[in-house]
Amino acid sequence: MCNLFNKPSVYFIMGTQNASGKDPLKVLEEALKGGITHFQLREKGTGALRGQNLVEFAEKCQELCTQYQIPFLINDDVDLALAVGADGIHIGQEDMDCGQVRALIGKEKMLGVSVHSLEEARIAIDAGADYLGMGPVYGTRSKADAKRPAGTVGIEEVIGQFPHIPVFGIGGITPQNAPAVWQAGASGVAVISALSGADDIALQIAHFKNSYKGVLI
Ligand code: 3NM
Repeated sequence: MCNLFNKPSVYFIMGTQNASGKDPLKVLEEALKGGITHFQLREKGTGALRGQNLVEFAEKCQELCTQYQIPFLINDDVDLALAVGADGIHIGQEDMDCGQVRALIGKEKMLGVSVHSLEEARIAIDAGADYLGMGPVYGTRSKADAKRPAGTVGIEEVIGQFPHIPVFGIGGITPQNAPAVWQAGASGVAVISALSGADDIALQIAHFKNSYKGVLI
């Protein structure tokens, strides 16, 4: 599983609400063409797709990710992940218990967990998490209930304690402020707005990957 998290990973997260007025499938395809390493469908908030509309949209995302051979993960919704045969699921602390999710999805699917402390990291790893998300590193407008920006100290601590688990920084990350996230030892950056809102998504992905160069780990 670890080779799925080569540095520098650029993990794109998007729901239809994040497409900045563009066709979300076009945004996803641009990102896939541009070289994202992971994609997570995170359909949240007012106007979010539901029911059969959501299933159909998720299937289209899954098809695109399969075409570009990029793992397709779903935020929080185990039933949807199982229904569309997603490659994995990502959960937060307020979602289902991670051990329970692992039991439901089996060993093959990827499980990502958002954590905010060493203790939460330990619990997630014990329950079978394949990677962790830590944030918000910087201020974000993409998550209504985001905690206060925590910087990169927590990422460094978790990697210091659990060097084998891939950790993604999330929250307000741009190519300009990403070097601190790489410096902290993160395997990747998880990004909504700096990619979905970019005029040239492929160029922005290249900037993210270049931001890793020259960072001594
Ligand atoms: N989770 P942007 S911050 C989905 O702190 C999400 O766990 C966060 O979006 C956390 O790249 C966040 O636009 C939003 O800031 C990230």
